[in-house]
Amino acid sequence: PAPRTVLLTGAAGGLGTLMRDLLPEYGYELRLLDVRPVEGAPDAITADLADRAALREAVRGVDAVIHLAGISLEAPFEKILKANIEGTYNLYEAAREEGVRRIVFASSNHAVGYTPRPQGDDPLIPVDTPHRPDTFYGLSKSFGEDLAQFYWDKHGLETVSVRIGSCFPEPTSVRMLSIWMSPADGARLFHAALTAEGVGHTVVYGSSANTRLWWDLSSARALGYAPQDDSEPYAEKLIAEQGDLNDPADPAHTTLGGHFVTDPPVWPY
Ligand code: NAI
Ligand code: 15L
Repeated sequence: PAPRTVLLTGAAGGLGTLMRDLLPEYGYELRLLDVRPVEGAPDAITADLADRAALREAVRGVDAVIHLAGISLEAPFEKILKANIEGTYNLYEAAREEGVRRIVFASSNHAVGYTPRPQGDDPLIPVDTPHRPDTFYGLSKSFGEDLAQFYWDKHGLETVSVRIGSCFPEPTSVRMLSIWMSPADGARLFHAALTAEGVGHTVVYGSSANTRLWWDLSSARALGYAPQDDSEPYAEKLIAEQGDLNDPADPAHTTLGGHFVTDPPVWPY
């Protein structure tokens, strides 16, 4: 049967807030969790990913989990270790113990951030390109993907790992023209990841059908994802404002991870 009750971790965050609005339209009943209070949701569970008892209770009875909680930018290794590495392990253990069948894991383009951007006629970046994390943050996403593979092979717990590009209401940089995922396409992709049959552990890139795409969306499409949006209408204005950022000597311009490679934004607390 198609999943109905879904635990959304990281519900107070940017993506969590967008998905709280959009996913109920697909018929999901969301249970919300975050370490911070979730605005407008008094029933949300306030818990840290370090709290295994709370996680176990939170996953009890849900059909699936969308795991967004964690540090979403660069931070000292000790913080990343606690929130993203141990935290994701704690969630998987809780899901295994409670018999949850599927997790949709918010991985990131920064798991493969040192991968060169395709130039000219180069092929798009495939999902099986080697992990090349660009930060401790990206390293935690590489770990999360490996953890997901292990829980599938060892315990039959399914995951779709979504290497999200940039999911915001609008693209705000030239780089984002290539990796933008509109919120509506994000909801389409999470819905496909929740409902496709027999995913085992599947890795997909998460973006709209952008004209300037750098990566191969075929594994996402194979789940039934049919993106409807393209960042191209924003291109002219962003390029006029920022230039086309094409200096072959600047890794921020030549790698998938962009400025995360050279000067990553830092988690504020
Ligand atoms: P965000 O930083 O706005 O939200 C993350 C949420 O996780 C926050 O509400 C925070 O309170 C919560 N959180 C952090 N540590 C926690 C802990 N120890 N226990 C419980 N909750 C905790 O990030 P955003 O943009 O909403 O991203 C959501 C997820 O998607 C993150 O895992 C991020 O790495 C991933 N992602 C997002 C992208 C995007 O474009 N928004 C791109 C690639 C990946
Ligand atoms: C990410 O992984 C971050 O969580 C998000 O805030 C964006 O910065 C995104 O990558 C990006 O690469 O633009």
